[in-house]
Amino acid sequence: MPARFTLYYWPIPFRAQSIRYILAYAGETWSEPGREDVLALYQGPIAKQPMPFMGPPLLRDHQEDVWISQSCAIASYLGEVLHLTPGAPAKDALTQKVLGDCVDVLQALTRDCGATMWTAEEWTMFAEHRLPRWLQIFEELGARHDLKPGSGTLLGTPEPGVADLACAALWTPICDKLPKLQSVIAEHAPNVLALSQRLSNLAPIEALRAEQAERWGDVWCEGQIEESLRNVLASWRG
Ligand SMILES: N[C@@H](CCC(=O)N[C@@H](CS)C(=O)NCC(=O)O)C(=O)O
Repeated sequence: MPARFTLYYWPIPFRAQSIRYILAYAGETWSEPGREDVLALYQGPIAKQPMPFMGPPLLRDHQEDVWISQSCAIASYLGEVLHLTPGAPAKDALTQKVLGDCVDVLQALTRDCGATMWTAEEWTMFAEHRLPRWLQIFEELGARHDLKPGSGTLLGTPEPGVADLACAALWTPICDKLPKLQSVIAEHAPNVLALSQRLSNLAPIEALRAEQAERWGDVWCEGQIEESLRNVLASWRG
């Protein structure tokens, strides 16, 4: 049977990883066309795009005949159709908050997708101030919902949901691909790290990670900004 979903994104983990984690966790299959197909949609005339959008990811749900852009909107949509959102207004709003926080962290680490490159000084400021605060924000949110080292979820839901999967899809690739940051994560967000590892080690997600590592190696966000990040990390005392 053809896959229900098609995900258009670059061949990197980065911003689409939360979408992949959600799909894998839910046992869904999806296809990911190659870079040329993504480029064709991205560069095509807006009037011809199936959903007007600026940057991928873009998701197509063949079953519902729906196209969606914006990673947070895609994750929310999948949460609804795959029953992975809490289903109560306050916790649904918290799910949106977590999705927004995840995107903010990605933007911060990549200086708005490479709008400027890292200098050693700016990296040190970020890594020693804002990054720990971001981690403490995730950790405190979990603590307020009884997240423990070996159990619990970010929002206190009985089962993991979109918020947990997005959180794991943020921090695990950072640990995997930028290992120098793992000690910062462990220091400031130990329970969030443990939750991320628990989810990332589930069989379907573990298989996804292994397959990506095989195909893409250590790439995280790619491009000059990844190079810049790796350069500052190499000389950072950590
Ligand atoms: N807010 C959007 C941002 C999308 C975005 O910036 N995509 C990047 C890849 S991570 C891209 O290729 N952008 C191309 C562009 O903005 O021209 C989202 O979260 O989906």
